[in-house]
Amino acid sequence: MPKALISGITGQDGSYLSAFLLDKGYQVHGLLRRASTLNTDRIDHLYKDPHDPAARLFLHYGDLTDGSSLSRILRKVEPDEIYNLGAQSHVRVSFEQAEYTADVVATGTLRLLESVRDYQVTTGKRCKIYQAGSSEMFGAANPPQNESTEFYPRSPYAVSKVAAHWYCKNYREAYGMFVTNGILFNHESPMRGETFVTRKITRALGRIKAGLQDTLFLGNLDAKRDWGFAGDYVEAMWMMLQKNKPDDYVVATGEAYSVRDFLDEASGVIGLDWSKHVKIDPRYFRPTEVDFLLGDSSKARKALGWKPRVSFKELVRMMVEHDVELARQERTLVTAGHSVALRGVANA
Ligand code: NAP
Ligand code: G4F
Repeated sequence: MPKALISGITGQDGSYLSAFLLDKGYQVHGLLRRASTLNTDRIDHLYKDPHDPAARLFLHYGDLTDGSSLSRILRKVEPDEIYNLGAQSHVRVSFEQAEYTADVVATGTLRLLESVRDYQVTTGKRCKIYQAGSSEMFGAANPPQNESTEFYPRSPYAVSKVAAHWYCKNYREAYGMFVTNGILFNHESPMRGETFVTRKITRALGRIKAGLQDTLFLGNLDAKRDWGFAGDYVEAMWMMLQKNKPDDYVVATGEAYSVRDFLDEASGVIGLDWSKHVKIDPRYFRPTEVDFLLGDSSKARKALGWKPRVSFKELVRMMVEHDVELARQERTLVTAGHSVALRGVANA
């Protein structure tokens, strides 16, 4: 049974990737950050008690800021494949927590590479590494962006991802390690964190429809993104590690829409006029913005045989329908006298 180790298993991509790998017959191990509240909501449906002989998903306390935990988990798990998805992944927050973002995203990747290098030398075993790179690394570069486009990062998050990208390339060249950089454009789903713009919009629309909220505060509506479905993108990650040689691959749909387009499409699903509810709040603007991301993923399509299955329209509908149902359940709770968390998060 092949073994995979995932950092960031409790995130959006971690949950889709875990489900995908379990389905393929893998034993899946994940790094769990200690928190005072449980943070496993997205993978609870996949988890079985480790005493159950059928259990194939295992969690280990560890953190990308703690190199010794990485080394210990590697020796214990002996993975065939490692997916480095762990990150402080919010671009706006990275301006507020720049040092921490660099520590997790850039130095965290370096810690993982060093642990794997030591592990391989001392045990003689080999493992393949997937690095979760981002289209944010292209930043201000003109679209369409592909593997040959020069990086022009526009946030502490993006700079940190560029550093991680180059650490990975360097370890590939210096030590012959199998490290592949995926450069993924934005991908979304009903599991998306609620402070990213797509989910922030679909959550708010659901609540507006249910009478739980009236106003949605947003920032720049003109930014354009190449939005795909997370379920499709984790398949590309796996495909990259099935190749014989490590490389760099852009993963994208090849279509871009503005935040305004997303609002139009999403509110169209429930027949709502968003202009009556959306207000612009400058706190959601970024000190430096990325205006236009549009990916050219021809290399991945040709070399991996990957292509996206879910269209923009289908993605938006999937997210809106999910969040309308969630808000309906919240409405029931509120009517029964319970309170529900309306997560207004500063600057995100
Ligand atoms: P996400 O939902 O924000 O999940 C991030 C994951 O990283 C969570 O499991 C989080 O744990 C974990 N994490 C945070 N700090 C950590 C630390 N110090 N040590 C170990 N783990 C830590 O992100 P995502 O959307 O799934 O994205 C997955 C990866 O792809 C990230 O590296 C992201 O930067 C990158 N990426 C995402 C996109 C996209 O559009 N989604 C596009 C390109 C690249 P908690 O649950 O405990 O917070
Ligand atoms: O949804 P976002 O926060 O995603 P962003 O900044 O593109 O980053 C995401 O995708 C990257 C891949 O390119 C990942 F690497 C990264 O980890 C993350 O997953 O913002 C999208 C756009 C931005 O231009 C932002 O300024 O939406 C604009 N926006 C407008 N109003 C807003 C808001 N973004 C957020 N989060 N909140 C708003 O109220």
